[in-house]
Amino acid sequence: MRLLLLLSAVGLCWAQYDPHTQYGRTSIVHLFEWRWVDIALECERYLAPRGFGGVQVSPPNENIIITNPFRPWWERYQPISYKICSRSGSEDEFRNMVTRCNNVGVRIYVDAVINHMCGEGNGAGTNSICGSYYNSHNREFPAVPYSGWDFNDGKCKTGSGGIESYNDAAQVRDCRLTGLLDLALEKDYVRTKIADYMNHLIDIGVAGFRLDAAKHMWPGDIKAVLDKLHNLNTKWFSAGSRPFIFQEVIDLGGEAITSSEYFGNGRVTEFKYGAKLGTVIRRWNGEKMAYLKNWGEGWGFVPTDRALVFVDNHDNQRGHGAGGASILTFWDARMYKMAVGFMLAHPYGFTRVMSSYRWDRNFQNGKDVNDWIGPPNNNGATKEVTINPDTTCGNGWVCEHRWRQIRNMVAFRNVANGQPFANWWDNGSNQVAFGRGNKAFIVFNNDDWSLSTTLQTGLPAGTYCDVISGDKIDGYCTGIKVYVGGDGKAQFSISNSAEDPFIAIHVDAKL
Ligand code: QV4
Ligand code: CA
Repeated sequence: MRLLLLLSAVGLCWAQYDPHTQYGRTSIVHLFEWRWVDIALECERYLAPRGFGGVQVSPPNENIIITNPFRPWWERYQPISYKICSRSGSEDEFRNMVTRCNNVGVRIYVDAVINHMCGEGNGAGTNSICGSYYNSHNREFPAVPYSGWDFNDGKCKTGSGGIESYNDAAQVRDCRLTGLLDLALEKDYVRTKIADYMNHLIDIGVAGFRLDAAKHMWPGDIKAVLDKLHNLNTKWFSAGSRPFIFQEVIDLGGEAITSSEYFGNGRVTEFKYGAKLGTVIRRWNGEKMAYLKNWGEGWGFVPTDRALVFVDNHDNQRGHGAGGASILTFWDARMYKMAVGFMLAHPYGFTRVMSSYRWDRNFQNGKDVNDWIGPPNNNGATKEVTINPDTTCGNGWVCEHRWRQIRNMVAFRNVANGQPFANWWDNGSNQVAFGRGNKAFIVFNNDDWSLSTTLQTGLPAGTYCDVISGDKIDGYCTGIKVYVGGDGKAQFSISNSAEDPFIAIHVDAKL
């Protein structure tokens, strides 16, 4: 009996770090700004068959409508109420999506904007997605309801009422982040309103939450909200399952607040990951791939079981948030595929793939003045995600998650699940290789000369299809073949001018 109790305790304490993906599915995809109807379709037609574990969706709650600039993506980070009503669709459409995705084993994670409401200086009115009234001057949001008492203004000690220094933990939490009306999460009333919103989503069937701007909330206040949350819906999750929590805490070092303060609540976003990997793949500051031998905690990142990792996110792919110029995005396609490939092959962290839309970038003095542009739309109404005959997306959606190299590396990570990092090799420069136990192996050439060498793969003998240059279809390799001998060794040749200068093989792509 005591053993059972112990096991159940261990199970529970692991829970908020556990994404509750179906067994063997090891990544999620951020379908940024997608409509609920399109996500439901994508779960059934693509994400489930291709082994994706879940989807991070854009904030589903009612937000302010910004018309200048015209309908920026970031209007969805200015809540007006917790009604499930947004540019992505209605509550019915949201429910339908969660049900259909769960029914095919693809989980839904909600981007919860709970630190604040809309920006100050937005006047008063009903210019909101569902027409709820708000008054940003006296901080009234009757559709929740919140009144002036439910905001931090009395607590903030800065003259402006806004965050003026990130070296003072108190103002980072108690003052306004870029003018956003800051909720008083030490009040049980506010905690309860937020928990009611999150419980509504949990009862619908979501598996967890991204906590937006978590750095701007006291860890203890977040915990108080999480303690009010229901267990996950037993229609799809085992009894006692706790919501998966990943907190947006940007910690590149050098600030008063560190991400470790938030470990007790759940995982944290590790922003150092994308910033460093971009620098290495771009070969800036003398960085080289050979240095990736101790990637992970060795580079000063948070513990692997507390990390949510990604190459880019919706902020830093357009110069918002953190990571700077080194961040690789779909705009840098060749290097981006290498970075995402490396992330998905390496065992560190829980991985999130970004899926974006194109916008008309316009750099002036090094800054994209069009960084605000929202999703593809017809006069504000988000366009549907169309699928082309070649399986790419139309209507301006990038669908990185559907790029062969990326979708196949999502499968690679699933095959390698639980397998140790093994058989590291490097040439002292930018040619590296490593395996995952006896299941998978990957080789990169990021030097300005070709790679040609024989490597120990750790894999069983046989002929393998490279899943970067092609697929294994009906017993054939449409791309490069790799021959592994009885000694586990294989010869690899990668030209530095190859379309994708990396090769990846695994036992599910073996002839
Ligand atoms: C402006 C002025 C303020 C002024 C205010 C008056 O800057 O000084 O007081 O007007 O109303 C938008 C505008 C911004 C405007 C603000 C409030 O860009 O100019 O302030 O609205 O009106 C996104 C965007 C922001 C956007 C915000 C709200 O990135 O530009 O602000 O949505 O619409 C830090 C945090 C981190 C945060 C990151 C961006 O530690 O948590 O900054 N990341 C998350 C989300 C991000 C979102 C927010 C937080 C806020 O990932 O997308 O910001 O919810 O690093
Ligand atoms: Ca705050």
